[in-house]
Amino acid sequence: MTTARFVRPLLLVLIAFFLAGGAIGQTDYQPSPENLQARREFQDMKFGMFIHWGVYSVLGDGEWVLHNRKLTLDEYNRLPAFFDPEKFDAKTWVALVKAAGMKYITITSRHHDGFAMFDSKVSNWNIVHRTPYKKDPLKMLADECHRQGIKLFFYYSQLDWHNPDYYPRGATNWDNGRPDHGDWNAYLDTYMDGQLRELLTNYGPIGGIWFDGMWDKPDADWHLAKTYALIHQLQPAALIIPNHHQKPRPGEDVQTFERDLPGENTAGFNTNYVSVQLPLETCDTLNENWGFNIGDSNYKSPAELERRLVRTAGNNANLLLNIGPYPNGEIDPQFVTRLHEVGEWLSQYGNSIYGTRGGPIPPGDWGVTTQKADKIYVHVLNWSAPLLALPPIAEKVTGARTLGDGAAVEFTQNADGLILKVPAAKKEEVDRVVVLTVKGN
Ligand code: JFZ
Repeated sequence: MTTARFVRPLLLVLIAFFLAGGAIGQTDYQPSPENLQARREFQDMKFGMFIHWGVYSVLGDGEWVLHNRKLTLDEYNRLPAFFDPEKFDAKTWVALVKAAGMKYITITSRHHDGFAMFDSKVSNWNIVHRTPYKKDPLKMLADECHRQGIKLFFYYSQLDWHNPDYYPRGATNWDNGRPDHGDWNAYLDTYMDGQLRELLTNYGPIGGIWFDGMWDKPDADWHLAKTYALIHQLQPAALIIPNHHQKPRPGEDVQTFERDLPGENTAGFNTNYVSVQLPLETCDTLNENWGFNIGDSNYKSPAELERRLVRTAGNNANLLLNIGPYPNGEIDPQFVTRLHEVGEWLSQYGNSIYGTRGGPIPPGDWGVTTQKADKIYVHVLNWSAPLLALPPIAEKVTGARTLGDGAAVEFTQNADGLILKVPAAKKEEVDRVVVLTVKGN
């Protein structure tokens, strides 16, 4: 039989694929009811704050400074002594998140420099042991988030430029003084899983873990099945969000994109594959850096940020918007004023964003749609003509009004589509929202 010639090798490939479960994820993963609920709540939140903050912030040159300047570890090891965020105040940070209309925080528990910004017993390369500050800011932040009803996620870098057991080293390797040997299994099973156990045990209920850095060693066995199972066992509702830019693997709960809308790849490293099952997220920077960079004044305007959020929601995803606080714990006033403006805008337009899913009409240059219950929100972002013709939708439109003043909007619906007579754009308007009330049929 000719088909057997194809089927047999295919079966072998499939068997090998499942046997390699350690590399590919939690193969028999069935998300728990708590996890599925957490995914829905995640989708409802729509807007979060990404925070890159570490000892690198002292140098004001981004979170990659150790690598970019090709520093040795002897040099970088001097840095924690200068990190003393005496102005850090968890209340102020969480209040800013709320004022911005954000619902969650994802903060670097450790970045590629491997430096734990929390009280870790696994290694003394951490903030409590090495800095004059001596305290655990993630604990203070977690407590404050719980008090104020904000979800907290931990960014965790799997890539490590500091630990000798991160060996063999990956694509970002340079000679920084580490020995040419190390115990990869110990790095993953003892060091990394040990720290993850701490993060999932000592900070109350957390939103999840945002992984980054696997792209440094794409072909390595990262013991994902074991790590993912550990997380889900410790906190079933914690979401695993991997920034590996590949098709989601079993055990992962959210698909995240970096600096691109789902399915787009202007950044050059994202996948075109968009999961239809998992919640989606995309992250971006408020200026052009993740960690504090003193030379970066290229802030996005509130209008740009609002439009970005609308387009993201219309693409059925969350926006995780980054700021890099100063090493003293303060947040750049340029970030603060912009975030306040976005928050004010959201207090008027939030109904068309929070709790919605991507709408029935494909996003276009003209704008996007979102939907919630019996409402479809038509977000007109780039359209100057009085009539907007949209493709057909399954439901019958029973009414159309503008969001805000509630003025009636004329419309015609037939088999060819839906035509809206959109009100003229106001000067400097960010988004014109027409709310359609629909009846399923
Ligand atoms: C990663 C980090 O390296 C960066 O510092 C920041 O934390 C960001 C949110 O995530 O960015 C990446 C991810 C992937 C690649 C490069 C940078 N890549 O595939 O080359």
